Amino acid sequence: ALAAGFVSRDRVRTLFSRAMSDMYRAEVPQYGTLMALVSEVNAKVLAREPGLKAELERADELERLDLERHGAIRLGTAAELFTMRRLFAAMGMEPVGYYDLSVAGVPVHSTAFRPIADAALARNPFRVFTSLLRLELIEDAELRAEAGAILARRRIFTPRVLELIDRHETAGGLTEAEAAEFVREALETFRWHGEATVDAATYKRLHDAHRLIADVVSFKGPHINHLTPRTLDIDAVQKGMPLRGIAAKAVVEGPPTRACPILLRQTSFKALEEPIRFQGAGGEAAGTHSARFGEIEQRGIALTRQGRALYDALLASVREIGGAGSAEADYDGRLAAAFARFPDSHDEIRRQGLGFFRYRPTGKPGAPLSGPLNAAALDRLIAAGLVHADPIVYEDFLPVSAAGIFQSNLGGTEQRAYAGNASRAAFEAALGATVLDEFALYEAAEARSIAELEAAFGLAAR
Ligand code: OOG
Ligand code: NI
Repeated sequence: ALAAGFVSRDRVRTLFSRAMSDMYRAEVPQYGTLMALVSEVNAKVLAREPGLKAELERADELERLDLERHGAIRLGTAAELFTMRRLFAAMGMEPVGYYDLSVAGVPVHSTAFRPIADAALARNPFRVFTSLLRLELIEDAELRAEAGAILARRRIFTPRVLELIDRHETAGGLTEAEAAEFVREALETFRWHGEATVDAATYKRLHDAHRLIADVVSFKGPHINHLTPRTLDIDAVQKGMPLRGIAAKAVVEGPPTRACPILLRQTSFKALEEPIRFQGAGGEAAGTHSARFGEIEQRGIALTRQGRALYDALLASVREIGGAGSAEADYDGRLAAAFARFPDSHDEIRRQGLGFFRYRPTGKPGAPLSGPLNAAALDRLIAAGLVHADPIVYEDFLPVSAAGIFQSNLGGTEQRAYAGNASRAAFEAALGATVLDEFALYEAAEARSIAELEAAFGLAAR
């Protein structure tokens, strides 16, 4: 709850995501080109599907359709992650999910900071995929110690934003003026720095250990490495990118094209080679670094544990995590063939318990039962046209897809795999909190809608 005089955290998040978008478009012009393509594709889809347009209008989605849905950063130390959690809390974003990417050859583990309340998600679902470098996975002990020492010296937050984070925690909110200042100061942490904090030789040693290690360790802060708008037709954007001179990633990550989208589909353009300057004088002071890219996402229904298990099994049957599988011949065709086993109508997905739904009364009169609303009763009410089931949108990420995005943007050649060992406890210790369970959040959203339905029909609580 928010005391009088404070602005809502949803508003702070919206101010922040807008400021990030403006900054990123100014810094990465190709991202602006991608945004223009996405907005053109979305407009075309809306023109050819008036039903969809009306639905989005009803859901208040139309106006912010082309706006960013997520971004990503990579942090270097436990202390940075701890403070980042407190910073995102001021924008109503909480850590959901634990993603171990070491099995895919990326020495990080991650969470996604995002809003969790239905109303907050509806206002602005902006999330930040946040990774923490796992220095313990660097084999060379000397390099590991050096990287640790470099990271220990840097300060990624401005003194003023630290004060405002404290202020948010002790006062329980931020005033309008404080919120504006908070966003301005927070933005500094995510800004690009063309000047490395290390000399060219150190950069090279870090880079040789892993490109991602150089990206995290060599700079003053965790520059935002991509932003991601939402599209209504990701296949059209994927095809459109090369036509605009944008180097698209080879394949779309996630499930194939379907009538009923499930989970999350993503694609990106390859990270740009950007000029940087190293510490130290001489001819070797200038170099390049690639980290920043642009991505597009299309979201579908959130799957239950059972639905997710089926998704994971079907995906695994066509590609291996961390492998080059996705670049193989006719990947799209094999993916589509494998997913023929996943029901492709909301009704079937619901009946088989594969997806989460929000139930609402249609307004048609009558309440033809008296007992609690169990699954059979819900089926009857739906069949009788008294209740409608709306799919709940998936708000999280997919580890295999994330690994594919990472790899494509790290040059795609690195295929080393770290001994797969998830380390959730260490991640949560650094975070200073436990990560929320995504399935529990969707279950709760579905259960809330059923409880509201029972109340609307005057039925006994279960
Ligand atoms: C994050 C890559 C993962 C996604 O959307 O799955 C990601 C990164 O490159 O830091 O953003
Ligand atoms: Ni992303």
